Amino acid sequence: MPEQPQTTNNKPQTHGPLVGIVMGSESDLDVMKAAAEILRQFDVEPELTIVSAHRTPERLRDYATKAKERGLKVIIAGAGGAAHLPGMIAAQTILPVIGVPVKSSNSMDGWDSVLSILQMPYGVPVATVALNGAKNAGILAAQILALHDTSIAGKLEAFKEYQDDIVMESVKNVKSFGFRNEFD
Ligand code: RP5
Repeated sequence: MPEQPQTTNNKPQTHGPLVGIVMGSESDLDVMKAAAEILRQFDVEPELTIVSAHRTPERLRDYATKAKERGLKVIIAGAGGAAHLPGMIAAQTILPVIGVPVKSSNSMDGWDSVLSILQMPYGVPVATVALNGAKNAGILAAQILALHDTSIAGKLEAFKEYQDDIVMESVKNVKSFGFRNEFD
């Protein structure tokens, strides 16, 4: 099995968080922590907290309107059920917002959350990832930061190569089972 690139350099960060991760409830944390974990692999230490669109509307307004002046560059917002958090943040900031639909305890089957986050009206985009796709949200946030950060860009390149290595290892494995493959 190819080794995952060890990207972290453990250097202390000299600036505030560039990525803000918010979620509607602590019950979303199991899913949403994957965004923080993958960002750490690229040496990006995000902030992470709870902001509920329905239960703490004032906190939502504060978070969204202050995000840019606080130095955030991207916001990842996850919620389940009637998931208004990503859209309502996007309505109040020009920062890119990545929405993570969460299959929560109050969700019928996940579609409620997917559609609430995906079907945004013209003028207020939310980049929506798959159901429970917090990992991809973290990678996408890193890709946005990498536009202006060559160190993150290098780590993303290494990550892409690692994924390639993993698949090629499987190609070898499957071939060894005796299936015909004239491509490789
Ligand atoms: C949503 O309702 C939250 O994002 C969470 O996914 C779901 C359930 O919240 P709790 O009742 O567990 O706090 O707003």
